[in-house]
This record gives sequence, C-alpha cells and structure tokens, in this order.
Amino acid sequence: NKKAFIFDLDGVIVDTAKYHFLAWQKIADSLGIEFTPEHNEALKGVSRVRSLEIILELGNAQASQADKDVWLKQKNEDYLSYIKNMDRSEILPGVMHVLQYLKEKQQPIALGSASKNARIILEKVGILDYFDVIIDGNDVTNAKPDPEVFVRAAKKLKISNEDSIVFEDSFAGVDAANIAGMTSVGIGDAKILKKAQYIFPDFVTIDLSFIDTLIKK
Ligand code: B16
Ligand code: MG
Repeated sequence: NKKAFIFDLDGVIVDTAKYHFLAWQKIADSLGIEFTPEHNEALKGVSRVRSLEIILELGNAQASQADKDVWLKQKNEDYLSYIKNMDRSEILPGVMHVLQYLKEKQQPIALGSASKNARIILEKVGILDYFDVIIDGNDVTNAKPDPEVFVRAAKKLKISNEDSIVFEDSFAGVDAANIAGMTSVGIGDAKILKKAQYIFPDFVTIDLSFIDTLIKK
C-alpha cells in the first residue's frame, strides 16, 4: 500500500509561524494597525501577498501597489533574517520520528507549502532529502484554501487525492485538504482545526500505530 503523505511546512515541521508573526507585526506597527496573535491565525497557510491584504483590511487601510511592494519586501527581508540562523534543533518535536517511520515503510512524502522560502528552510534544518516532491509558493497560483498545492503534490507522486494524507496547522490548509478529498490531519489547537478529520496537539502525540492505520486505510 502506498499513500501520499503531504506535509505543510510552517507550523507543522518547523515553528516558523512565530517568525512570520514577528515580521508582520513590525509592518502592522509601522502602519499603526493593531495585529495580535489571534489576528495572525488568519494569515497561516495564506500567501505573502494575501497576508498583507488581510492586515490592511484589519486597519481599514488603502495602499498603492508601490507601497505594498515595499512592505512585502521589508517583511520578507526581516523574515529571512530570522530564518537564516535555523538549524536541526528547530524541527518540531516528534516530526523526525514520523518522517523516519514513513521512509522505513517506503511511503511517498511531499511538502505542500504556501511559502516561497520552503526549500531554504528544509535545507537549513537538514531534511530536504526526505521529500520525494516539493510543491511550494513558487509553484502555485491559487493559495490555500484552494487545494492546488496539495493536488499538485499528489499528482506528482502519482497518488490519488483519496489516498493522500495532509498534515496541516492552519484553518485554510485543513479546508484545502478537505476540498481535495484528502485525509486531513490537524496539528495544533483543536478549536481552530475542528474541520480536520483527525486532530493532534503535536507530532509527539501521534502514535506510529496511527500512521500504520493511515497506510492501510
Ligand atoms: P513566504 P505554510 C505559509 O507556509 C505560512 O503559513 C504563511 O503564514 C505565509 O504567509 C506563507 O507560507 C508564505 O510564506 O512569505 O515565506 O512565501 O504554512 O503553507 O508552509
Ligand atoms: Mg502552516
């Protein structure tokens, strides 16, 4: 039995969500827009461009394309300054255990991330080799909750959507997996991820017998 195991990156494999938040908060601050961790939930899994739009909407602010381009560039430069020092220690607890088990069981593994920085991050934390397929923000035109990123990953692995399992920490990402007819596994807060078919607070609480169940499903 082969299934496609598709991992989101930010908030699932590594906690870069905190860096995205810090970088966006600086932009919001400079625009006088209040931006809290609660507001940040809506940005998870969402593209950089759409994230800025959401922040501007929060502040009822209008901006020219030229201004937006400046802020998008600033945000990404700031974000890159946070991720440049990342190493293996930033892989979230329990993730390696599951990745190694999937390799042992010869299951296809993909990354399905909205981030244009996905490859750099996988390289920094030293797990690029685990992924048979990487689909990221550079490959897709439609952001989550559109299922494009996951559908492309499954297609490239030559596995049907029904035989694909998605690990996601975001509301938009869980929606995307469900829309594609894939099995959605939410990692994080059950209140936010209630539409996921399975929910775990983190990878440490995922038993390998659960992974076996998914393989045999
Ligand atoms: P970048 P994921 C997403 O990654 C993040 O959750 C989201 O907050 C971010 O805006 C998006 O990537 C774009 O990232 O600015 O690096 O291209 O969770 O889909 O792995
Ligand atoms: Mg995420």
